[in-house]
Amino acid sequence: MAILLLLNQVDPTLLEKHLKALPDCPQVRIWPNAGEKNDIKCAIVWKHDEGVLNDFPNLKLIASYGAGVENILSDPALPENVPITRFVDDTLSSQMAEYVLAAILNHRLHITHYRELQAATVWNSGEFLKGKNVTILGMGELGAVTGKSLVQNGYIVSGWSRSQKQIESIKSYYGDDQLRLSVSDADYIVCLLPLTPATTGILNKELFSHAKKGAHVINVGRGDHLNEEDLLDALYNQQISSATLDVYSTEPLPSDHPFWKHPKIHMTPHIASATDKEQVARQILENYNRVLNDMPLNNQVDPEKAY
Ligand code: NDP
Ligand code: OXD
Repeated sequence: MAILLLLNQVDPTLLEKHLKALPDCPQVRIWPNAGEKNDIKCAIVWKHDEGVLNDFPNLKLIASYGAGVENILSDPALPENVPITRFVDDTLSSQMAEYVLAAILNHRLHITHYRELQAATVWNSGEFLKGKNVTILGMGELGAVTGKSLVQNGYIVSGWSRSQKQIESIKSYYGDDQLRLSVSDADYIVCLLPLTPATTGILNKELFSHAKKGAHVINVGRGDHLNEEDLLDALYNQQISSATLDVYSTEPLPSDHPFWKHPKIHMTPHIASATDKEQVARQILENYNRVLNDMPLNNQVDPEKAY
């Protein structure tokens, strides 16, 4: 029996080390050195090559290395009836909450602007921006923790999700009908949705037209949530004042992409919240043992909902 690591854009060696340090860990193999295919019971995947998961006839578990699973579910040759799990972790959630708070503070307090003034030896003080209304699209594991942290920091927070939420001090909007309303009063629109057919391109011209003029957009979900042309237009006509982007349709972002040099876009390279390799190793080994013993899995993905 063996676990196979199929990780693109992630160095598999540290995860291998953490897995092997755990008691009762089976053999760990690293793609493309899968060895005897019949041995593979569990595949840990991140941006795997399409079709490859079909090569393992005894596969019992597909475990996502990260929280998002769109790359797994979009594989047209995904083996049927193999459960999929994803990474859910307190540290992942609290890092995301910190990132979003930092993005808002950077904007409200003009931190980047003062750095530029410093570089130009210019003393020119201004006031903090006043707006403190934040709407979070996606109130799941990351959105809920981010929202609570913003409330603790004095922000007026609302969230939008599929189902209604009861979270203290956070107004809940839900369902397609309430999407426009959810952004209408927001100074900050934060996208923390999973990428699914229903949420692809959700940050678009139509939504921006219902936002408060001058709102700041923070996209930490996936690049394909954002219609890039619509953002550039909305920045140009000042419907959206500025944006903080951590995720992009193409990663790494091509060097000639207009976002790089845009004065109203603050970019980070998909670092808002990173998987802790020790934790993910523990969680996956736990689920591996559960699947072999016909026990319910932790953090299982619902393929119907696509997240
Ligand atoms: P969850 O699955 O826990 O939460 C998803 C939320 O989105 C839920 O509240 C869900 O509603 C809501 N939702 C999904 N589809 C719709 C829809 N059609 N309409 C309205 N609401 C919808 O996900 P996580 O919080 O764990 O992660 C969210 C995403 O964050 C990941 O999928 C990933 O893409 C991204 N991410 C980015 C990272 C980064 O570094 N930039 C790091 C980690 C994750 P309901 O609760 O009603 O089901
Ligand atoms: C994730 C990510 O989905 O890092 O975990 O983007």
